[in-house]
Amino acid sequence: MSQEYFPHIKKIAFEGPRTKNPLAFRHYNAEEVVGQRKMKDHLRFGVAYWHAMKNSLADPFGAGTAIRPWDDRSNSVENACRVADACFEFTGKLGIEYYCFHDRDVAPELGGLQANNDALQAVADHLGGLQKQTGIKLLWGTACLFAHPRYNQGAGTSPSADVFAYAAAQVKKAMDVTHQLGGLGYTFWGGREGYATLLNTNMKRELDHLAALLHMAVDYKKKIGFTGQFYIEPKPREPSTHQYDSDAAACLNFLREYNLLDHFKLNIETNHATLAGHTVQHELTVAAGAGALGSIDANAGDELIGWDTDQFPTNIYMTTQIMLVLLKTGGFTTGGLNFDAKVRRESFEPEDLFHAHIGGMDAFARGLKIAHQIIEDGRMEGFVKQRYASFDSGIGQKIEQGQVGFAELEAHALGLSDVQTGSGRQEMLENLLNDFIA
Ligand code: XLS
Ligand code: NI
Ligand code: NI
Repeated sequence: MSQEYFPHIKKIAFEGPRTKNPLAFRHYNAEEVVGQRKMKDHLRFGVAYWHAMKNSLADPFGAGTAIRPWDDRSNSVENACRVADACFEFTGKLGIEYYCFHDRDVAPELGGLQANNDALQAVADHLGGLQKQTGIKLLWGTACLFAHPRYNQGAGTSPSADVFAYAAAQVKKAMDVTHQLGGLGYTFWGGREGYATLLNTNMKRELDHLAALLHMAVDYKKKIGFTGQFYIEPKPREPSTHQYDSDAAACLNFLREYNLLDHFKLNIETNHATLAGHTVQHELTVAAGAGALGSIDANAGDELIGWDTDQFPTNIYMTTQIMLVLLKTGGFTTGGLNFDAKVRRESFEPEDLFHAHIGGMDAFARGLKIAHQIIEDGRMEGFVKQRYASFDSGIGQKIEQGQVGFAELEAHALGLSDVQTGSGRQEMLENLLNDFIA
């Protein structure tokens, strides 16, 4: 890393909320302790290689605008290594400790599988050196099973057995390099694992195939001794009309049905939650309920645009609610907050990448501090506990402990003169939340 790719930008420092310097943190203070952990250990930020380093900022109506002087867009290992150097300089200057990649972000797609594997191996060796030099770690790796035309009808769910085999081979190699780089996890986002029309689709067969691919991955994981966490990342649509991993509940059901639940957790992405008609806190809560909250792809959607806009998260109300769910589950173990987010097409200069990440980090730092205060304060949790108090003793306790059935409950209900519940107090609780955000 002799050459500097962001020469005009120094390491981003914490300067506190009153600073006028746009290239500084106002709230993210890595070493500051919140509760039991340092901020950096609560938040475990990750840079998403595909967006930060490789996204040209094209959209369906126009060509890419991104100015990325370190990337000549050639399909060479040499260029890939230069991009990696820039990525580690960038990540280090932000004080971010993790990154995530797809195989085809870090290395080029060349003539065939062997050439692709060789290129990926060469770049992985280079990445290993950069990790050693900088201490930056791989949060998770993955294989891109959706960009190449061969995957136009899916990978694990393609109607072609040869495509399935190619996908398996690609996952095998991506797992190898993730393992080599000490990756803490490996993510399966179902790219084009879904359908465009049921008129040509055998859904049951496709789901069986997807499960077979994942079982093979579990077997291979054992074989190579990879101990990282597997994640599934739910998303309801785009690029497919319907994606099989449509939301957290659908993923959990799929994993249970195919005996995979012990081997996977979920990687929940904000914008995917909203596309599924949920909030991100809903998806996180569903995952947490199943003991399967693994990692987060931190971004935000646009309420006025109906697709995966992958914007940087700046909404404190949302980051607070994410951190509330996360803190209540005890925080991350293998996972982190991977910024699966891209700058706008209009924000095409390298400096914009810094503003975007600084904003996301500060928004989560505030969310963390606010969520911690809400939990310490205890009123919110106390209200919820009280709301269910009728199940703590008496007939409620018997229901929870499975000691009564319909006959006993009928006898109980016949003896009631008046059946009441307390107010849900939604507005009071919303006001309470705002008290902490202010
Ligand atoms: C796309 C997904 C993708 C995954 C990794 O919408 O978010 O970026 O995170 O394949
Ligand atoms: Ni994602
Ligand atoms: Ni996404």
